[in-house]
Amino acid sequence: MATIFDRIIAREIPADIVYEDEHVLAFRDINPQAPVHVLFIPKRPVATLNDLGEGDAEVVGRLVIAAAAWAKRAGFAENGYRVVMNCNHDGGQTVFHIHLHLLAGRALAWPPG
Ligand code: IU
Repeated sequence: MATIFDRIIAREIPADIVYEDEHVLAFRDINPQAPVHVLFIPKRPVATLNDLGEGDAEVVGRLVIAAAAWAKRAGFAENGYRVVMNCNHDGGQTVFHIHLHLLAGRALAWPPG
């Protein structure tokens, strides 16, 4: 099922895009939970982590590598940051197109709420 993230990929609705390549789009979260909160999404829609198979290693790998490279360029490599993917209700997932949250710019508590 199409989600709002498909409409962001298609430029049907605006987003503050910070990175794009052939496979990945990254934009600032509209409800940031840290001074820097960016979502990295695959252009190919996958609803939840439950829908990933062996053949999707590249999809997920590209998200992580794109996020880490962006964090380094943005100057967060040394202080550090967090990446997280939420799955379904208990994980706090609200948009059913997988995405990697990149949170940076403050010391983050652990465990999360
Ligand atoms: P979640 O892991 O599915 O809960 O994350 C979805 C995120 O998408 C959440 O942090 C929202 O603030 C964010 N978001 C957005 O950036 N732009 C939107 O149009 C919508 C949600 I809807």
